[in-house]
Amino acid sequence: MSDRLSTSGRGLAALLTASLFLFIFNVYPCRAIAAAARGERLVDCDIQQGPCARPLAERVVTLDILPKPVRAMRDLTFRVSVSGRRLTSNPYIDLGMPGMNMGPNRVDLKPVGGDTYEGRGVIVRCPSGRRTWKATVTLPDEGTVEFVFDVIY
Ligand SMILES: [Cu+2]
Repeated sequence: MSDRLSTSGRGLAALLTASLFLFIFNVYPCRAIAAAARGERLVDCDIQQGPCARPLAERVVTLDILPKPVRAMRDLTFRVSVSGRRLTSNPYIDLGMPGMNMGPNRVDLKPVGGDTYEGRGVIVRCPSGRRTWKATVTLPDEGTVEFVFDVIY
């Protein structure tokens, strides 16, 4: 009886150890490596809290999305501010998901005064349930910056 107990105890301990091992040395790195292989980045912009800024050459590109909280399947205003000399053409935003083809979704931006541009768009609900989206802001002839953020479903 005590033998059986200690055997099942050892079995349980082995199972827990195996689970822990799988979690630490397999599952977590696998997901991270798979994400990296797909070109995914971790969320780097807390858009629910406020605007995010990225450097682009001599400029700073700032993105905000309104209203908050930022939800999928809602009319959203995308606001981009670009520091430095005036742009020669309007910036635009391509919306997508890291590592997943969600089809084209471009938001054209128009000047609204000062160094700020705005456009309207919709972030769709991903069938997979994932909530992480990426906004690629393009300044024509100058380059792009990316913002990775979570939306609310
Ligand atoms: Cu998706």
